[in-house]
Amino acid sequence: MSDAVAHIGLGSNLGDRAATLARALDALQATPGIARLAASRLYETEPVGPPQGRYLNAAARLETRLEPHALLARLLEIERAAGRVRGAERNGPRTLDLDLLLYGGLCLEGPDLVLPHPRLHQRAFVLEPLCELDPEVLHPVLGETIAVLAARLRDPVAVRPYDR
Ligand code: PH2
Ligand code: MG
Ligand code: MG
Repeated sequence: MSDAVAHIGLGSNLGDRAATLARALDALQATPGIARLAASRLYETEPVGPPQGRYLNAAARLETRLEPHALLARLLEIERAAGRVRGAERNGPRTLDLDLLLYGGLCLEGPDLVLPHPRLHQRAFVLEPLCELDPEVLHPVLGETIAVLAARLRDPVAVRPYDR
């Protein structure tokens, strides 16, 4: 089977956020079965959910021969290596969050993995970096492009390029 194209959302709002995201991208790049990694810029974003510090968010596209669950397992492993502790608070602060957003046009509803990511189309902090990478990719359920979905939620105050 030929490689699938997958998209990952990256986020961090604890510790050295930029260094954590850079290390996560390196770890993805170094993963057997993952090739041709491309990453967006970093964005600084207002937190969605309970009050907490600002996030740095980014998106990545990669080609992979890993099946969706194997890719998810690798994402969780990289989160753990970054010191991620899964707290009780939903949407609470985290050193590293790696979300599998899209796996080609695959639609899946399992107990541990839903594709496309169920909140992808509701979050400017996911759509804006994704739109920088791949504006013409179609959301497989909504049938709209990432560019159209991102434009609908665009908020240059809450999601802005980070250059430091
Ligand atoms: N992730 C969350 C909850 N809230 N807010 C921003 N700005 N960025 C995130 O990545 C984020 C969030 C849970 O995954
Ligand atoms: Mg998340
Ligand atoms: Mg997550």
